[in-house]
Amino acid sequence: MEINNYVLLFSGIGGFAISLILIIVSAKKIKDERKRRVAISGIIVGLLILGLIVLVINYYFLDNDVKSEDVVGREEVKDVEEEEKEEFESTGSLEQEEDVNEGKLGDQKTNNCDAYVDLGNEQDESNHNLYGWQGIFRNQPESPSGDKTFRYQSIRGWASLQLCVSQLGVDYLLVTEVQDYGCDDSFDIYINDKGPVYSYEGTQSNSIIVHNVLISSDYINSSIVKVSFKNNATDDCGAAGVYNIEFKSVED
Ligand SMILES: [Ca+2]
Repeated sequence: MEINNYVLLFSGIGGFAISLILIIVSAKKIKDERKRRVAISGIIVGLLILGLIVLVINYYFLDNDVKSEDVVGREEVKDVEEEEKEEFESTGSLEQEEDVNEGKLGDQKTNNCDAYVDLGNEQDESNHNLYGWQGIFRNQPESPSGDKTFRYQSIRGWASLQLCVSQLGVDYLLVTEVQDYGCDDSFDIYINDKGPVYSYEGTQSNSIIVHNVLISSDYINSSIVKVSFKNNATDDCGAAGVYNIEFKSVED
């Protein structure tokens, strides 16, 4: 019950008391005993009816109050439920978002899991941990895939980089475009320091050769795969410029 209802209740009681006093005072002025009793009885009955009305009204307010409290209570419960629901949905949603994010991150990872490196493109190379390569050559003779940039291998040395494969336990096709020019552009390819998985003897063909090398899943135990070129030039110029390297799905 709110304070307004107490005010109403005490106002009613106060009013009833004042009315009763006024009736008694007024009744004393009626000289006729019978008329006085009738007047007092009538007024008391009237006041009782009035009191009853006040009680009914008050009960109505009380009832409403209880109802409203109940409603408020229920609304609060509802609010809590809704909050919990929202929280749950939100959390669920967040979890889903996280899941989605994880998925996205996974996707991004997958997307960032770059199985292709464009040698001679510094921006692209930066994701592939290059080691042992010579400087960049640009605007060079175009490779079969349209690539005009490359890096030379180190003469009789090692040149490596990393590529990412999105799936383990499957074989891949390593595709690389390499110059075979006038010098002895011979080289071996190693995967994760194992191999050679491929050996090429330079033919001085003055062409850019597309090498397709099947790499067994046995060589790949992580999504990050190290690819190394061991240069086998028998001269001092067969640096076998490499344009690009890619792990392709065998199915493609
Ligand atoms: Ca290139």
